[in-house]
Formats: sequence, C-alpha cells, structure tokens
Amino acid sequence: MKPMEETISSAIVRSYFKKLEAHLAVDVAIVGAGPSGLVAARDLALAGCSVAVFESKLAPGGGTWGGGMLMNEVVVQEDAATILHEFDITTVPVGEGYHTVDSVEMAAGLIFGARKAGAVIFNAVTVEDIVIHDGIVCGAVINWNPVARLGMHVDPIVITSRAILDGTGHPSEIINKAVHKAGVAIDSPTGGILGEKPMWMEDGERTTVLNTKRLYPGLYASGMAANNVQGGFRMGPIFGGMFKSGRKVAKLILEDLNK
Ligand code: 48H
Repeated sequence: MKPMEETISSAIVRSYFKKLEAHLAVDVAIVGAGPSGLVAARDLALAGCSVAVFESKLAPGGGTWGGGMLMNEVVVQEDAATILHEFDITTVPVGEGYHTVDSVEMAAGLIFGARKAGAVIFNAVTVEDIVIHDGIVCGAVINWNPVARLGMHVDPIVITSRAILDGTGHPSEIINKAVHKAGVAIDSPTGGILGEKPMWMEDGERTTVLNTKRLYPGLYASGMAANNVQGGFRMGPIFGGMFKSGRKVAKLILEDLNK
C-alpha cells in the first residue's frame, strides 16, 4: 500500500501534465484571464475550439475583482448585462440603462463559466514571447510567472496555436512583442501601437468594441489591449465594452478558423 502522500502527489502531477500535454497545440491561446479574455474563452470553447488561457497571476479575473477604487461593485450596461446572465451572474438594475454587479461574483462567475465551457486556465503562467512562422503568429512562449519575476535564466516552452488573443489589458504585452520584437506592422493607423488615451467613459466603451480586431495573421486583441493599440480612451469601472469585445473577438476568430 502506497503512503497517502505519494498517492496525492502522484495524482496532482499526473493530472496536471495530462492537462498540459493536451494543450500543447490548441486552436486558440488566450493571454490574460481578464473579463474580455474569459468571455472569449467561453464562447470559443462552446463553439468547439480547444482553448488554453494563460494567466500570469495566481488568481485569474484580471481587473475585475477590485470594482471601483476597491469598492467591490462595477457597472454594466443593459445590453451587456445579458452576457453576464449567460454566466448566471446576478446584475441589479439601477436605472438609466445601467446595472451594478458584485465584482467578486463577477470575477468568480466569469472564471467558472469559461472553465465549465471547456477552456483550460493555466494560472501563474506568463506568456513571455510569441512564435512567428512565415508571417503568421502561431504560438505562445510560456514560462512560470515566478521564474519570470525572479529573473531566473530558464528557457521557456511553447504552445502552438491557430490563433492567439492578446487579452493582457492596458499594456497589450503580446502586441508589443509583435511590433517591437518581431517588427511587424499591425492593423492600426500607424502600423504600431498608438497608446491608451485618458478617461472618457462613453467613447472608451464604444471604441473598445470597434478596436477589437485581428491585427496580424493569427494575432488578435480584445479589451484594454485592443484600446491601447488603437489609441482608445479608458473608461474606468464600467465593463460592458470588455464583455462585448470578448464576444466580438471570439466571433472573428471562429470565422477565420472556419469553425
Ligand atoms: C499572461 C498576462 C500577461 C502575460 C498580462 O486587464 P484585464 O482585466 O483585461 P481586459 O482588457 O479584459 O479588462 C480590462 C479591465 O479589467 C480594465 O482594466 C478596465 C475596464 N479598465 C478601465 C480603466 O480605465 O482603467 O486582465 C488582463 C490579464 C491580467 O490578469 C494580467 O495578469 C494578465 O492579463 N496578463 N497573463 N502572460 N504576459 N500580461
């Protein structure tokens, strides 16, 4: 009879590496488990794509947990609240077409919804680079976040993908790699990254969805990453644009992958 310690460790190691091995080649690699990435992950998984989400932090959810200035409520517009209802997340109408949402329920619900749809979330894993073959972005270069944070000189491994989504929020880290490291021209007015503008809620919400697009073969951006690339305004703790952006990018990817 094996000691319990061996059984438990063995179960974790075997099931983790089975999960990782099953996602070494995926239809879609999503970088960042923020609201736009999680909505996209769920839609793509429900449509039959294999989806791996890489989140550098221990807790997925991105900028959703803290509400507005750590008051753990956020606001969504009526038409975006319906997306949250699909995740069984409660919204409370507060008039003028807005709903409030408990940000902890929202974060937990988005994570659970994406996972239950079949997307696999690898937390504490950072995407540190991309793979480009013959003008097509076709992979994510991953490493443990603690390795990256400690600056340890450890080589990464690679996840190959048919599409990669930059859902890294304000810094648009993956598009940055494409533009500044690979030197490619992306689909923006300058071919580069314009940079996020200051606060204008209404315009920021509108353009987040408009700015959501394929930027280069195999490479897409959603949410604040899309806004940063195209020079959109920030919008603070209103989240409808993030959900709609996730939904839009999933649709674009599905069309491109003929799914
Ligand atoms: C793995 C990474 C990496 C990496 C970053 O910022 P997010 O919440 O993403 P969005 O764009 O879906 O949502 C934006 C929203 O939360 C927000 O910030 C708003 C509405 N701001 C308005 C305003 O005015 O400020 O999440 C991005 C996630 C985070 O969890 C990061 O840890 C993660 O991406 N991430 N994961 N590898 N290289 N870089």
